[in-house]
Amino acid sequence: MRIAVLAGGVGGAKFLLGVKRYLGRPAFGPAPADEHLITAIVNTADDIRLHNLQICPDLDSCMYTLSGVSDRQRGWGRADETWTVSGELAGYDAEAPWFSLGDRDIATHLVRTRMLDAGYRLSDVTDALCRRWQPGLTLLPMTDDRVETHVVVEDPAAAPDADRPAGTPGPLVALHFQEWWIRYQAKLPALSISPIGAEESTPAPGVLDAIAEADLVLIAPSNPVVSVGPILAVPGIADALRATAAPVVGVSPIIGAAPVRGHADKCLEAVGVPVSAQGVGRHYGARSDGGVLDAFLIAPDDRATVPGVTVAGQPLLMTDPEHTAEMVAACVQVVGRG
Ligand code: GDP
Ligand code: FO1
Ligand code: CA
Repeated sequence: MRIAVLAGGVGGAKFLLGVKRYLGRPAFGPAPADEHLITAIVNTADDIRLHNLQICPDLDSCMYTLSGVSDRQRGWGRADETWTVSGELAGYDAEAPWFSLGDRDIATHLVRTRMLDAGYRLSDVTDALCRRWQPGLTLLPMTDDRVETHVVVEDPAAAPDADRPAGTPGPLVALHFQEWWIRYQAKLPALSISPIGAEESTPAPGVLDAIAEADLVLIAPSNPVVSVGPILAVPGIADALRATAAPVVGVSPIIGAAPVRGHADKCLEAVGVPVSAQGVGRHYGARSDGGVLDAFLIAPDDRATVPGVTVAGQPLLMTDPEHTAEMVAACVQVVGRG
């Protein structure tokens, strides 16, 4: 079976462990020579250049998690990490003290940045990094082009202006997504969230083919606004989802009225989408109606009506790969491919 998965970082990676399990693949290690093909199309709009290093959090969360070397608690970065370099950088008051880079992780960014600076594409670099880690599936960045999510907020550093009438906004500033997410913990109300550069980007090699040739396309329970949103904003990808002969099934990252983890609620509020499974399902919309979905999985206690989309209830907590594989089985079943 050929499965293409749109994925962000921590949630996407956990879901991909379940896809591997569903297809009978080992949790870690190289993909066996079987008839299956799993392609993960991963968000790169979280990427940031700091200390002259190119950091790709979602690609790395997938690469490390699928290889069994990620920190299980955090979900990002390496297990058994040390933080000597970050501590020393803080000693110099160097840029972005709110963004910690682990010593082991830094080696990945050094290799990636050197290859990018030598002219290799991000997709080539990702392939090269995966040769070491063997995530057991094909990891593709959504694009080789630079796309970065920026969040417009009232400038937290602006001097108070006693002349400004109450209720009128102060000066605005566009923050890199990571600054909004980590430094401000998504607590600054977002006036807009945009994947800057997406409009001019093109899908990375292999992305459109993976969607066109898939037997099933899955949208992981990743952040709909800042993980899946940027992937769909790369011109050609949403059209490929609408054109493929494969059914497209999404999984809700919202259970009840909250994300399982992280600040997806703040992201959804910023783009005017209700924080509910129904809100996310309607946001993606039906393939038959200009959206991207044929079917959508929601948690058993949730209710959702999404015009043109088959909605099915299924326990959606990815507590371990076995449970997650059951979610994948439900995706297959709901579109009658099981
Ligand atoms: P990030 O890029 O590291 O933020 O990770 P993703 O965008 O791939 O996934 C983040 C989303 O995963 C959050 O909105 C969570 O609600 C969702 N999530 C995390 N764990 C689970 C889970 O066990 N079940 C479901 N349904 N969603 C989850
Ligand atoms: N998340 C944090 O909350 N604090 C950090 O200092 C931090 C550093 C970091 C370094 C490399 C990396 O790949 C991810 C890192 N993350 C950190 C996670 C990441 O910022 C976000 O969780 C994702 O980008 C959101 O998808
Ligand atoms: Ca992300």
